[in-house]
Amino acid sequence: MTNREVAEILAGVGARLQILDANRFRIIAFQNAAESIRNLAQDINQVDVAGKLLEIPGVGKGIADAIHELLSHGHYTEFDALYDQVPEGVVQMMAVPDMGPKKAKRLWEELGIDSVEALQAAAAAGSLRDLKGFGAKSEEKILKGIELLAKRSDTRTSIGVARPLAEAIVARLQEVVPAGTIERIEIAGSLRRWKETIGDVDILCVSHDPATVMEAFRTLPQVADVAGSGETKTSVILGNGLQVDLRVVERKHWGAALQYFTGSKEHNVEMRELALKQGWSLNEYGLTATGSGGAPEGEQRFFEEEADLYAFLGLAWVPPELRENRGEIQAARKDALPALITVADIRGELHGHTTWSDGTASVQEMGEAARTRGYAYWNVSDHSVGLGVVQGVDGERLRRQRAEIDAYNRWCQEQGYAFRLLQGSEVEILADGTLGLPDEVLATLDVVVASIHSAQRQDRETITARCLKAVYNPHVDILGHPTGRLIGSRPPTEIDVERVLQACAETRTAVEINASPERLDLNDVYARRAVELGCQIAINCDAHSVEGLVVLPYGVHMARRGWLTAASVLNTYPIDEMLALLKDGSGGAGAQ
Ligand code: DGT
Ligand code: CA
Ligand code: CA
Ligand code: ZN
Repeated sequence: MTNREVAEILAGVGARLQILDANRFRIIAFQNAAESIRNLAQDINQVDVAGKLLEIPGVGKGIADAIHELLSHGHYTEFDALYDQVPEGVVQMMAVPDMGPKKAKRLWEELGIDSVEALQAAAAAGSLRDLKGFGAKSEEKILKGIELLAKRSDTRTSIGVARPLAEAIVARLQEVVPAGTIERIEIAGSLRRWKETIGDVDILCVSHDPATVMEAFRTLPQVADVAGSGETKTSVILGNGLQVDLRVVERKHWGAALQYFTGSKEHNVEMRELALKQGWSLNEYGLTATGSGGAPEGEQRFFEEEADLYAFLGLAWVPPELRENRGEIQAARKDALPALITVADIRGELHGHTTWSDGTASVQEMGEAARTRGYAYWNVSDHSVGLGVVQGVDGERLRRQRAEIDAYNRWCQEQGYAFRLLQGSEVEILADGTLGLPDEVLATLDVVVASIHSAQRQDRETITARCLKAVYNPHVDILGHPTGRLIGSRPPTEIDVERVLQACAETRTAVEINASPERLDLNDVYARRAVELGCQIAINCDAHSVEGLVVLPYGVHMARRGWLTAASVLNTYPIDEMLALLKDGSGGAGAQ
């Protein structure tokens, strides 16, 4: 069983417990365990064999035993019973907007509705209104919800698509309403946390004239459909199917509202527990005393700033990227949150392409693009030969390219620019683990990136061994996009990431966070694990054009989600220090 399969089963158990109205903490335990295993860097089977299931965050004794049974026998009796008791169709009904577990349960128990299709048919036939608490209005709502669900289907939107859209909407809104109408506005939700995919966009604002803001929002050119609009909340659907929610809140509620709607849900659940322990109930408006703490019951506290809310609860402000309930609240309580890397910390890049392979810009053009962005260095790393349709570099072409790079660097020096192009290659790790360029050629290069672009379906043993062979090559400085995934279109290879990361740490081979929003590879969880194991990280755009350099923030924010500081990232160092940190500590023959 894969991590994903185990996570799905646990999530299914959690959902069924929800419908059966089980103990809240038990439900949360399954949801947390599922999320944690979905994001686990190690293979769950190996963790089980090592007897370390209990070390997985969110996995307690009961769930650990259940997972062990599950992995040993392929099923677990207690789960089987739950799955038999509650049909999958009823679980899916909960995904219909506005349909919580309670409604789903009643429709199932009282009307025998056990799938989204059956629900749709019953609502269309007007047979829900017989049920107490349901009317023609709720039937309409349910039908609309099912329609929305189908439109949205399962597909989450890549952050690379959602972020520019959301930023454009925020900018446009501010433009079209009279100056001063919008006092504050911020993107919240998963987008503020820089999650790699986005379910819907949540925007929050403060305004003394909500009606004008809502009207402007509904009539934005990007809007294809208005899903619902009220005084404080409007939901619209963009042309590409992405839903955007805009909420207007009062200024005094801003801090609590921004905190609440940034999420994650898991982080918020922890926050609420923490507040409760201190005698406060927390919601999107603020804190209300429960009477069990020092303050009299019913007393309210509001926070204009998010940081004030965190401070009131005894916590340092938690950067949104960390709000996934992965230990950030405990760290915030001890004031031990990491000083996360920022975009401004990046001094250069170590992986990108030019017209010498499949890039669209010349060496000089890429050099100028990198230099004028404020970089101090950029590594020309064109594909090696042998990659199918892509024209690649070999020893001879690299010699000619070196002359071009040297000429450009001389020109920079004459101009007094503190910028230098380095010469490398993105050398292919061939199917048998040998490299697309011979060692003598690699030895002449400054920074060598090794990546896999072919035979990606190899089994776990083969592809791991293949990768390890490259990592143990003394000339390979960086392992490029290590898992090969393309978000939403290609799953990661079966590579044993844990073993590869261990080898990278041992050999001082840096591992890449490829910043391209289609890749974001390593992801947050693996990046954090890599640093834990002692690996150095390189964050690269893998640009194939001048415009390709704009994706850097996606990589940096993924690094932040992985708790990374600048110190772990090679390309935050000045060039000489960066070169000294490379595997052979010299940056190769050409770098002097
Ligand atoms: P998404 O849209 O699936 O990419 O993920 P989010 O995190 O943006 O989730 P969304 O849009 O459903 O809700 C936005 C935030 O609102 C979420 O991160 C936390 C908060 N929130 C939503 N529903 C609940 C809830 O049932 N309980 C709590 N505590 N917070 C919630
Ligand atoms: Ca959202
Ligand atoms: Ca939302
Ligand atoms: Zn590349």
